[in-house]
Amino acid sequence: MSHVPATTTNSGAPVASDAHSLSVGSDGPIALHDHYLVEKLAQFNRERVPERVVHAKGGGAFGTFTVTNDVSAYTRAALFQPGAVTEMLARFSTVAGEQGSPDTWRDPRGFALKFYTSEGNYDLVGNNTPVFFIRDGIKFPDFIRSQKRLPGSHLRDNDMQWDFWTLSPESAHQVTWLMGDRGIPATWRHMDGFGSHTYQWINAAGERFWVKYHFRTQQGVENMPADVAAQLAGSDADHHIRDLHEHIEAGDFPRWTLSVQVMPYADAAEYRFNPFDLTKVWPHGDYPLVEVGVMELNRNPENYFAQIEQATFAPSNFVPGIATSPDKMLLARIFSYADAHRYRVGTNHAQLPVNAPQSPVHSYSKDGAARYHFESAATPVYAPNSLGGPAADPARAGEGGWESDGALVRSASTLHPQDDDFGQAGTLYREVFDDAARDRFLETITGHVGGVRSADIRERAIQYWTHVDAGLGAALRARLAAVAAPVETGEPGTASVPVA
Ligand code: HDE
Repeated sequence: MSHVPATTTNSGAPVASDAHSLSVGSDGPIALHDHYLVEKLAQFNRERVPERVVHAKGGGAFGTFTVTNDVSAYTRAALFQPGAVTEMLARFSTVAGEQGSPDTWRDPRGFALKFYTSEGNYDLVGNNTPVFFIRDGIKFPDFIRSQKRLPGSHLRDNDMQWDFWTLSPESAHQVTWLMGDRGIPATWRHMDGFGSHTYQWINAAGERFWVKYHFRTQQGVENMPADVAAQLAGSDADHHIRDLHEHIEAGDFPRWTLSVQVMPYADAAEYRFNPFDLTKVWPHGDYPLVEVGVMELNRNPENYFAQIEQATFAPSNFVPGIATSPDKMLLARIFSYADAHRYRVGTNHAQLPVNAPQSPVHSYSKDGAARYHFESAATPVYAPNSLGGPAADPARAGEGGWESDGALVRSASTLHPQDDDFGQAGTLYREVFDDAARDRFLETITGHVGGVRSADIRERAIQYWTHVDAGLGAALRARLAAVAAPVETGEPGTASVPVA
């Protein structure tokens, strides 16, 4: 007799069979009171929660963040104080593809982090790129739809992509990143991560700083050639999930060094690039990297659904000493994520073990579907109260604010002519890429723009790249002239036309 446990219903009672439903006679109708059959089928129908509307395909792991340098002059956040070691979770993802889509499509990668700090969860929900396609969150749904699928054929479409991009010239910097070598990382372990936005740090004396986060991979940056990525998209759609899982399983733990660029609060008003424009970087010569610590991923999830699919990262999860900035994209995200989680995972998503803080929770929120955590019966359910219930801390009022004098929220190029849509994209193309990278870049954009059917959108795309770099625009025009009209459109990087 084996010692396997008895199968039970969800309520713990032993069941008779997982092979035969209860029927009247051997081939008669099924009995409705076979509640185990009903439970099993009903549960199966409810196994999914809606996938993330973006970043649906991904994977992740747990780890630790260890402070290696004293940055207490800039922030009082407990997790960044000397000696602090903090448990954390990371989730990596592609943006546009659905949950079953290949890991190797050309796309930015999500780099979402949750730190279980002693002062509550701190979530830093970034990408593997320091910039983004747009600078105002009101464009985000339109942008994402242009990258996803046509409403009729359900195919992805180069015309939509280039139509949106060329009508939104602020996208040029990020599109240059995307079409460059880093548009397809070799693995998640071999890519850098960025907070992307400018955030605010506040030190113990209440002084404020603007910061940008950079997680530099200790594995070294490695990218994947487009032809290898295309092949893997067919043969191993989960290549990046597998790579991370296998390396952690083998004890080869990936690490990233976190550094920050720190801008004194007052510099923001006059800096040559709008520091709250998510399409811009701060050159390191202006604000050098200051080391903070090391993140190591060393524990695979035991259950993908419970710990990764239900993980809810939110840019609104700040801790004392860290706050938002006037970046309009960040401000929109501060609303959007918690809203998505309530819809996708449920009102009480923050109580699931993967999302629950490791510090005490004394919230006045109560009840709701699937409530698990509750206070003692003696704890009052309203505030203010005279019964010793939790009390808000007035000393925290105003932390993380800023003086909105107009200069901080300037639009591109109002103060400095170089703060335009194309300047930094051109710098990236001319000064960061080498000759070989520039050749591959031209090859990639020729393939993409070659997949556009509309002559008008094609011409706008040539103009777009001409604004980035006149030589690049001319080379693209010449290459496209040699390409036959496209027959069909495809995924980014897989235009169906031959590339001259
Ligand atoms: Fe997101 N984004 N996003 N995003 N994003 C989501 O959250 C959104 C943006 C990023 O592994 C969603 O739970 C808006 C920038 C990552 O779970 C959603 C705007 C950056 C992940 C959402 C942005 C990101 C998401 C999808 C414009 C990098 C995956 C469902 C204002 C700096 C996190 C969900 C994970 C996921 C909204 C722009 C990164 C809908 C409105 C910029 C890594 O809430």
